[in-house]
Amino acid sequence: MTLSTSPIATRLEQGCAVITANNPPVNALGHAVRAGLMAALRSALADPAVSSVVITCAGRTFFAGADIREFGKPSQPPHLGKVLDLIEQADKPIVAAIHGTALGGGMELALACHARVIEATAKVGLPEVKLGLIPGAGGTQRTPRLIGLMAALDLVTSGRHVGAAEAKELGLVDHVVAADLEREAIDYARSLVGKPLRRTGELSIPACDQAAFDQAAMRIIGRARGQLSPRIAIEAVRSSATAPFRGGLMAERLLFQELVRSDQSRALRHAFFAEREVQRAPQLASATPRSLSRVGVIGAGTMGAGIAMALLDGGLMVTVVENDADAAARGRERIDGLMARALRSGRLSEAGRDERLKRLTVTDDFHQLQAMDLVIEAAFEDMAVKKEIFARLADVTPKGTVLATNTSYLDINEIARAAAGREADVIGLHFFSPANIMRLVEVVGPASADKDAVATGFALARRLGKLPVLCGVCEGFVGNRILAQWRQIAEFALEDGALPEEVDAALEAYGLAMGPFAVADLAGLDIAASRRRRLAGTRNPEARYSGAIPDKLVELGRLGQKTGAGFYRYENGARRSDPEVHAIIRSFWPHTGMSDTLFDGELLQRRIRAVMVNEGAKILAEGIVARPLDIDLVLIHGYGFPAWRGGPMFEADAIGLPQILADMEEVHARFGAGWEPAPLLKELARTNGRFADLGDGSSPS
Ligand code: 3H9
Repeated sequence: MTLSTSPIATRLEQGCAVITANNPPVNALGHAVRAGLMAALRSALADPAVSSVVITCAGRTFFAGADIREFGKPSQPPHLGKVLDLIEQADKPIVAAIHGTALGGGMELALACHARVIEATAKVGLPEVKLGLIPGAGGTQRTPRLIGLMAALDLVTSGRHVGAAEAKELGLVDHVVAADLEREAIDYARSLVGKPLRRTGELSIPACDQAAFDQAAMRIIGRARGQLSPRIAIEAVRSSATAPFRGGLMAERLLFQELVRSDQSRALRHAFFAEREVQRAPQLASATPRSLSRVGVIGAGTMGAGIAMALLDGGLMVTVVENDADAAARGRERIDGLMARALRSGRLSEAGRDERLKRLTVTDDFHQLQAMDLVIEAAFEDMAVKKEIFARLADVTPKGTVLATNTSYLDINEIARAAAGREADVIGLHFFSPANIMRLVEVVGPASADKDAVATGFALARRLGKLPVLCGVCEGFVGNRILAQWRQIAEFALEDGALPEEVDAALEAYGLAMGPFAVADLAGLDIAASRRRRLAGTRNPEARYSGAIPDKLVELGRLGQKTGAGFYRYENGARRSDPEVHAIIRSFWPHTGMSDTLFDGELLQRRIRAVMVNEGAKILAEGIVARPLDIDLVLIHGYGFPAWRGGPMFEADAIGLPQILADMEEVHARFGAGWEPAPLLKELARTNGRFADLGDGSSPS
């Protein structure tokens, strides 16, 4: 007997051919699936014993889309569009039975069916835009015919997942089932036999208010910044109303093919796979996470409260410890506030809040931490404070309790030494603010830490649905270390003839979510100033100092948004240019001999990119992270780096390292000591290498 290797199987039930795909893990519509579907459909449609068809999937989900791994390779027929044509034009009713997620090409397949039956917990969506694409198998043409142009525009340009109930309300699906999806889908298909078939492509598009469409399109373009795919998606959806169905399909296909080849889509596909790869840290392959159900948090300030909320969202028992009863009460209020906000935004139900509150204790009794599996210290960023806390933790908690610090800069080796006898349990868990929203967590493993302790922190971050990036100890870890470098280049630009608005605009045009001076105002200028003071003793005396202007602002009490003024001034939350700041900056220009030079935004972008990559190369060479993709994800998820550039290391490979090296040499020539090109960058540029070639997890040095 030979075993069938086709991922498609068909069985007949009461005249209904049930075609089931089985292509783990997510039933991607790769070549074998498309070919198998085509053959199974042809045979069912030709079989007189078959009067209706159900298409369904085995495993955890309906088709999650085209197989992204096939993009960029020569495409093999049958193309998905042809399979969907066969479905739509069939003279027997074909019903999609959806569970899990019907995404991208999977959703498009369902749209081509004559009806859609969906499990109540399932979701549908057209997320192609997040991969720098648009739907390429009729999604932009069929969706408006089912739900109208405005709703289609929202789905196609946001890529958001839509739950079954909303999908039904919109008209995307026909029937929601609570149980026994397949049975109900078969019954539904049989009920359509002999009736006129509803072919989506033949429906006319409901009338739409043109002005409202244009306004929505403008908003989408504004939000997309430099990203191409949302703009193209708007045009494709618009064309569904102006071109006949077949013409619209052809136009969509051409746009899709162009986007698949684009740098932006390549970059976003890199980010997609990197997000999955980063969760498999090669350094922890042989480590075993310890069991984890009770987690303590020290400090209930903004960071501690956000971390507590994230832990509660992750289903853990949480004990938050503050210094005294008053501080504990304020901490409790802060956490309640986060819950209230989550309720208002619809992220949390009242039942969800009540259940979380049962798992939360806020106390001033430090000894309650002795019952925890892991403790996260989120106290004030001061070495003396942290050392005292870790000495107490070493006393109070039993051996094996993982002791994590949320420091963003301080030396974790020194903090670990303060937990005398417990160095093996001390790790870093650097959350980003707001900790219950931001996905990035830098998991820091000092050399003294037990691998299992590090693996426990890593597993915790995964359990919270975060993106854990494993890194070693260094000043600022990955993200803040790179930020500290490029922020100096931005500060030099001020001394050399630019205004904060110009620098911020140039970097926002590059695609950063926010310019560095708007960010500095948000974070507080005192934070960076105290870091500059802390590092003053170790600064290279030959290196040019970049902090004179921000130091001056701090001296004037301009600490950023919290004082109503920093690099900008703030009126009712709105950011405004400030002539006072301009005057201060201008007063520096005669000293640098750069007065009123014409600001060159493109040059600044090249410098900033080169400096990021140069520091990334040092981080790789030191073995602080295992792979370039770790750096890319930190920058994308923690620092607003545009995902459509793929992260600085990916972009550097795409541009070519000789160009990046040339830009870094220009930076060195301009700013002098401290800005030398990294040996690894020089080596790779010389040998025509790429950072991606280092991605095997071993230190390249
Ligand atoms: C498209 O459809 C274009 C069409 O319009 C036109 C065509 C002509 N392909 O995320 P997970 C892998 S574009 C290949 O960890 P979860 C993933 O890499 C596509 N592989 O699971 C991982 O592999 P590994 C539009 C895929 O449960 C494994 O599956 N569709 C694909 O957290 C598990 O993934 C999308 O953009 C794929 N399409 O989430 C949907 N999808 O184990 C993309 C996943 O080796 N996918 N893999 O690391 C998702 O959003 C999530 O994977 C999903 C499951 C929600 C489905």
